[in-house]
Amino acid sequence: MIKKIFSILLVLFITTGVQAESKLDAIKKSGELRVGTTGDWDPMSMKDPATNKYKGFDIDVMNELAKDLGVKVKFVPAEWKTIVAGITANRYDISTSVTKTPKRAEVAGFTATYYKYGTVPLVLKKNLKKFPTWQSLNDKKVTIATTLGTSQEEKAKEFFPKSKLRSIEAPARDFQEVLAGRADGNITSSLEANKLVVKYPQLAIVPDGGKNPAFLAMMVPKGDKTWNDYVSKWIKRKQSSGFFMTLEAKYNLKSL
Ligand code: KH2
Repeated sequence: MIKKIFSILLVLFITTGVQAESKLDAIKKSGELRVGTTGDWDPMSMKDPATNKYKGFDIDVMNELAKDLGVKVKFVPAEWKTIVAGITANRYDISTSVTKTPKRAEVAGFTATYYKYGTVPLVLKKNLKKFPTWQSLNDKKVTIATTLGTSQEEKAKEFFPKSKLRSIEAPARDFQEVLAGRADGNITSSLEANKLVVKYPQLAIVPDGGKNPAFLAMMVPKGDKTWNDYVSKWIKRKQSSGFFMTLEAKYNLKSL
């Protein structure tokens, strides 16, 4: 009897004590780093439809990470609405940058942050008098558009609890709803907003300078501490070596 209990305990000890292999070992063994990316986020991850090749700030980051790991990089197409699911379903080992949000953190791990940006609303320039502040957009007569599956979709609920919220599925975009007059405003990253107001002079940013900083990080599987520590330490090293600063200059990114 005692022997039997002992052997059961031993089996339990062995099975629970065996750690799942870290992605770090798996990547080195396979010689390939699989990176999930949407290819629609200027200037972070952009897919050139003519060549099907990816370029951008995060693409440079991932090429450098793979180089330092001594492996090849493989970009796996992802979508905003399923980018987190791609991590949990092991479709890729890591994602290009996403905004850290509590909802995403429930199921995915975040590496160290390497970029900070602001969130801003966009409205039609001709409506700027009607919507001079964020608070003026928090009204039950106001419709706010965001892109499905993004951090902005989560933020809109927090910023504009009274407004009507509309989630638009990519490749269609929230700001197009504003341009078409189907929404009064949309919220997006300051990165994108600054580019959009140049491309579409009908749009304007609702001022409230630097409100609500958002933090960018890569997503890795939750619970894989070895892999997360490796990438996070790599980020810190590359920050002190000036690698990220050089990239910010190359892509004309202004950190908050
Ligand atoms: S986030 C990225 O991690 N954005 O904040 C959002 O969810 C990126 C604003 C879809 C490209 C298309 C730009 C939304």
